[in-house]
Amino acid sequence: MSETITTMSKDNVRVLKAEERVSDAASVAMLTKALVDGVDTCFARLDTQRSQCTFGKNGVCCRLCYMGPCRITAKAPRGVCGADADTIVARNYVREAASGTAAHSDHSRHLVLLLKKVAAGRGGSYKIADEPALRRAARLYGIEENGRTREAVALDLANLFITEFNGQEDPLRTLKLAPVKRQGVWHNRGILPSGIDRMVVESLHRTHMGVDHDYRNLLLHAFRTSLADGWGGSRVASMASDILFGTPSPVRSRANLGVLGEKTVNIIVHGHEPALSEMLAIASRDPEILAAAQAAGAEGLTLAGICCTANEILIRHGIPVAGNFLQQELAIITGAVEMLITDVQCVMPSLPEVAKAYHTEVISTSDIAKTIGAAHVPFDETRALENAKALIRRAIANFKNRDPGKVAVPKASQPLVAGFSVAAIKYMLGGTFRASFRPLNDAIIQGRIKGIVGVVGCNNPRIKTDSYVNALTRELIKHEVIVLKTGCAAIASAKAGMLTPEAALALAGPGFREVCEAVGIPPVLHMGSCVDNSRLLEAATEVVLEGGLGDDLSEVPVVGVAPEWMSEKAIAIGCYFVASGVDVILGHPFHIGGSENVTRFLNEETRDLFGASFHVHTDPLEAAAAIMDIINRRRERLGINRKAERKLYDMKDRRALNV
Ligand code: SF4
Ligand code: MSK
Repeated sequence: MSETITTMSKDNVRVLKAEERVSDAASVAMLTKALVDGVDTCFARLDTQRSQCTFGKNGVCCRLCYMGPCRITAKAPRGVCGADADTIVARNYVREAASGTAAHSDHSRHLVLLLKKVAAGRGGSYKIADEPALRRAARLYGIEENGRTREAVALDLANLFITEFNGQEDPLRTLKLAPVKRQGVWHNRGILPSGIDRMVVESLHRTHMGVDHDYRNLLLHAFRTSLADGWGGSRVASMASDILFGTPSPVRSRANLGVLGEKTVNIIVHGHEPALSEMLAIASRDPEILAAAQAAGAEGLTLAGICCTANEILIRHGIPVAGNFLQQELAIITGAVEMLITDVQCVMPSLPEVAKAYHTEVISTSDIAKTIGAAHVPFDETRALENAKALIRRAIANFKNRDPGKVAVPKASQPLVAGFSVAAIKYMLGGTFRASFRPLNDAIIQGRIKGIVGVVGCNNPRIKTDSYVNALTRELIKHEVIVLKTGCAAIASAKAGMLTPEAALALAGPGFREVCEAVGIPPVLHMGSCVDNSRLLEAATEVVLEGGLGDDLSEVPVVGVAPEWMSEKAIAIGCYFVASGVDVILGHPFHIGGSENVTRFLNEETRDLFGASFHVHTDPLEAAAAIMDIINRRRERLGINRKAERKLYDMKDRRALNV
């Protein structure tokens, strides 16, 4: 790479090499091409935004009423109304957590309404794909399922799920899926959430001018609202998706921009909601569609994904992943994408602008998520398969507009295994008849596996893409920690080749490597999309229920990490993890630095309330050390922190694992 190749913006603000911005070769190549093609990306725009607002960063800017906006400084310690830094920072934080909760939960609502339509026979091409998952879920909520049709059960379940959104006073029913002791903690702290919608509305009310001014009271509501996400909206979303589209089980696929075909029609789906992408996955295999692609002069059709829509169709269909969050613009820059179809969340409004330099059509499909410059094709669920086929045909028709001189698909993609739902993990550990977490608990107790770490979240151009996620993950594996992943962090590890069983041989510490080999799993388990962080809680709860590692999540050697996060959803996720008793490491801090009290509350006082807190570590190796410290302290408390007995698995052990 030439020294002069940079991500310099058009305004010549700053010079930085592509390799300093992104980690993988495909992204380096496309960032370099962006410069040649005269296309601005988020990396260049970050440069033009370089003096980012310090008031915003510290959370001390308030624009909640029109006596303001007010900014807190040493000379102006209160806004016009008298609000101090603690109140302003806490109010801003509550609003962020509420927005994250709303995003996950609105996604969930759409799936629940679709489930209800399917149950009522109005689901068009959708059906109940996983009846055992439906009946399992029904039993969890005490819905009678014996001797009843699946449609009748699904209708009851969908109606119950709807009350999780619009309930007014009773605590969410889904909270009952948490360990009993944890439910007691929430009760004692007064943060048992009721209806999800009500929690979000109350967040907006309490942060309106002149309502709640006590930073502690405000922050407790951030945790309460976020619990309505993790143990409500997100958990329901994962269950509804599994029922409608199938519970994920391990599938092989590939990740990175190299999955795009140089000579195929390329369609990328991007966003979060799986309803349309599921139909696109089905339609993309239709022989007529494939024939149409060939008739248009292409060698076939490639459907690939970006962000969590990618994760949804990866874990159920093995559809390849083109990239994670910061590769959405880079994918278009390959010059080989006929159509980029978006639904909701994490879609940059810049995409149509980037697409102007190429032939790519950007299509928005959700009426709540339009972008100027994108063609809007509303998605009609009752005609889903027809809609999906029409979009693919439109992409095929666009193939002739491709400019071969602008096509440069990087030859970079890595193999992966994904789709580790909790049911799949149980099956892998214990087989059909003894599906259980027992072997995992035993491995943790014996010290072959030291603990469990969930690494989740986004990319952020302020951090070299994927660098923190992957440095941390490597270190954790080396220290015999099993890593569970979702979202863009999972894609980061996929691109680095860590989602294969072979990675365990190369990277994992000795005891952990033996377990991975015996069970045949990668050291990093891809569990799904952002809403599937609920699966991480579900897995940790299974560990508690299995026994031997404490009776609450705050006792299990488990930690959550959001290394390169950028989204308000990450704030909600962080809060529901901490409120669940799971310590959370952040790769960079919240916008709360302007209030010592708020910072102390989130990073220290929550420990007394929930048995866990936030920690900020900007260096991945420092983070790994902090995580091992937390894990070891928890192991110590459990009395299992003795040195692992080194023992190679023999055939008898393997048979005992039933794999
Ligand atoms: Fe200023 Fe108070 Fe209005 Fe905020 S609510 S903008 S601090 S006057
Ligand atoms: S997509 S929220 S950038 S993980 Fe779920 Fe990735 Fe973060 Fe979006």
